[in-house]
Amino acid sequence: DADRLQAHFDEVIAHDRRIEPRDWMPDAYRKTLVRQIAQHAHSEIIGMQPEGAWITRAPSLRRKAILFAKVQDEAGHGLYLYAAAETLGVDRADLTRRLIEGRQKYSSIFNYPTLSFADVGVIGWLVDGAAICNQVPLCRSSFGPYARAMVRICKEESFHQRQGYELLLTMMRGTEAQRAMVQDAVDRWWWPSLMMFGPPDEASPNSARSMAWKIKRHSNDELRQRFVDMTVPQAEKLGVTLPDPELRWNAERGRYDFGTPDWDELKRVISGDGPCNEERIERRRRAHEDGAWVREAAAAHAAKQAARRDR
Ligand code: FAQ
Repeated sequence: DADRLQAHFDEVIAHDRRIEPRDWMPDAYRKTLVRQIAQHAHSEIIGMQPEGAWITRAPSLRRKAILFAKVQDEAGHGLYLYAAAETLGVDRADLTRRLIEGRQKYSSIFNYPTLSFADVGVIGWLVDGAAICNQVPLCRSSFGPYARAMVRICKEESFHQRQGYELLLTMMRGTEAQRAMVQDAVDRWWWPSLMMFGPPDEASPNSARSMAWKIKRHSNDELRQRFVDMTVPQAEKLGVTLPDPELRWNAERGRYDFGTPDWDELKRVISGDGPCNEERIERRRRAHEDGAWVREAAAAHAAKQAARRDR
């Protein structure tokens, strides 16, 4: 019988159909999905912090309203993703606990500080740009709830990317000091953005299996290359320099050649030793503890309602 279940699963994957929560799936497939979706959800929630730090300091009411809306969207993305993870039989409270205890990861990119308002624009342009490159193929991921969550998330991410680029275009039309702020932010965020795609293919232990299961559709290096190819013309239009002396068009490949990210830095940041890791987790822990009364009140309200219904 186990053979029959496995054969059915293999056939669904081979025919590019979807695995749904009630379908049989190999334990390792479930585990990989929980790992990736939880990490993705945690990234959205932790990712609210770097930009959220600028809400009270936005330079105009218009910029404040835009930033508020974006950070709120990120909370929404986190919630869809936790809901998708829960269809696999895990519990959101438990995932949050694992994050706070450092037993589950979140994206390396959110461990860097946001030093000026130009960082808000650059996060929209580069970080959301990288997120889109990575996530559009995930709309065709083999697990139904994850793929469907990605469709809506990607629509919102492209709006986020445009707002970042529009902010940077505005700053680049401003004063010399504003142009310098943009260039400084680009210099600091370029390499960490390339690291978002994960380690190089030969050092990516999960890729081969995740691609065979069609959870991931492309390798880390392929998506990184797509991101570079998409971004270089945008940088030219904006009038900023990407901080990579090896970056050049390769006519033979029809793609850009580029330098090697500092993989030791990625390792350090992933293992907890980035510029802001401690601050991010501490903030998340505090928010979770401060929210305890809300969760208790909601549970008490639900219990009262249930008791009323039963009467
Ligand atoms: N950071 O074998 P692989 C956003 C870990 S976008 C931290 O290659 P895999 C939007 C990896 O988990 C950001 N850890 O792994 C936003 C694994 O560790 P494990 C979130 C990383 O899974 C914008 C180990 O290294 N997006 O939030 C990173 O096949 C602005 C070995 O790596 C997603 O999560 C990293 N950069 O490929 C929000 C997208 N890279 O678990 C707010 C979905 C690797 O074995 C503001 N995820 N690791 O202990 C994915 O596509 C994949 O999971 C990859 C990694 C590509 C990230």
